[in-house]
Amino acid sequence: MEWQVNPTSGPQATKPKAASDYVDGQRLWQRHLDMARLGATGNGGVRRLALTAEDNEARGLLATWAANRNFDVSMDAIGNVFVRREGTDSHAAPVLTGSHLDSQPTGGKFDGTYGVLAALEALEAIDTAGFKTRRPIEVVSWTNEEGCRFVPGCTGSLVYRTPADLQRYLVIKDVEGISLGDAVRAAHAALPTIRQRPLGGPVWAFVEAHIEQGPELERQAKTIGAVTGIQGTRRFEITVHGEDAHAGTTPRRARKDALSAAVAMVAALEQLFYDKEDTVRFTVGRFEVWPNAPSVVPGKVFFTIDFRHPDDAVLTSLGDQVASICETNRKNSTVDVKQVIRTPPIKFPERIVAAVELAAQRLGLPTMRIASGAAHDAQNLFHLAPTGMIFVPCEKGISHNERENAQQADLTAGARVLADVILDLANE
Ligand code: HGY
Ligand code: MN
Ligand code: MN
Repeated sequence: MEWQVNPTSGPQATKPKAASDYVDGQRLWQRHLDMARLGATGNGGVRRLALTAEDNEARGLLATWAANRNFDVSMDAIGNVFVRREGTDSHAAPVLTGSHLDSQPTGGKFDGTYGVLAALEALEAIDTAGFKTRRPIEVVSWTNEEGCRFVPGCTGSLVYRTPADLQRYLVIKDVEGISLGDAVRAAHAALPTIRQRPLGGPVWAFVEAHIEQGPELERQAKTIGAVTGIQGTRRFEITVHGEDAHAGTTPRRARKDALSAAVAMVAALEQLFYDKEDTVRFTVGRFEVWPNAPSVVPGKVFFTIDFRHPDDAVLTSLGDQVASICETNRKNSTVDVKQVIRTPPIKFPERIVAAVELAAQRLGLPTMRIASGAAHDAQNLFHLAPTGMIFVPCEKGISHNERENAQQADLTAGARVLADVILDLANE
């Protein structure tokens, strides 16, 4: 007679520990609080514009935590910071994971920062577990993802993708006339102990953890978003040239009122970009008037258009009308229209999306597939290697706002998924 061993009563085979078992949620949370002190605003947010003193302090704090684990820390010619854990084959293309530490002017504690700290936490978990990986793993903090001090954003990952473009970006200036090149040199000077490293390099795969910055995961009570792709973006800068004039003495017929023309342009553009499905994302985020004095007819207006959509054909059909609409509404002024960003929509490879989904399901985490409305450095790494993203919820989807908030448990869950995904990738 064959004894039927009842699997529940036999010797409990101890399930081998996974990298996710070694993720320390409390350490991850505390590091968010420590990082949030750098550039802290009075309203609970952060102001850590790219390559400012606060942003460089954040690079330094990341480097300190990494050095405490004897990970190799380096910084390249555009200011990207790398934290490397060697693999058994040091020549193998590394797995990269990370995001950005710079923020919007009134940013939150989690946008970008979470992706860098979750990546460091995942690396530490793998290290604590003593897992050897064939491939090196590199945590990356990309320079100037937000693109508010220096335009365009995602500069660090753009240059990593195309090192030959470095000089083109180093000459970009901020509103004070400081060049990106000078700011990067200042960052290296502020962090002399961080080894300099050559630009670019091979990538086996890239996975970025990020808060969703939208309400879907929270609304659907999901902990993990397996991100399927990123919608496309077209960004324009519009400058309207009129003529300063006296507000009291200049008749309407003699005015070249740049503000009146700019307001007409924005009204017409709002009509162009209105869609009842509410899929189009149209934003006038910057609007500056000169001389901005109550008794002077404005002689100049500068404003930006940020237009996003998941369908490249719509990005083309609507975006290509911007210049003519501005020209039609210029009244007695003249207008310059400059497109400064055009990134097509991308779809992440199924093998990475499925790897994220499977890792989350193995951990018993409620998971859904979701597209990204926000832009990320992953859109550049996508052109170098198989790329994907892991989203976790943020409160009410609020982001690019000092009230941005997230739960420790969700941040921990995302880091656990990330640890298991990058460990598998690093052993391919
Ligand atoms: O604008 C974006 O989507 C990114 O958050 N910087
Ligand atoms: Mn971000
Ligand atoms: Mn952002």
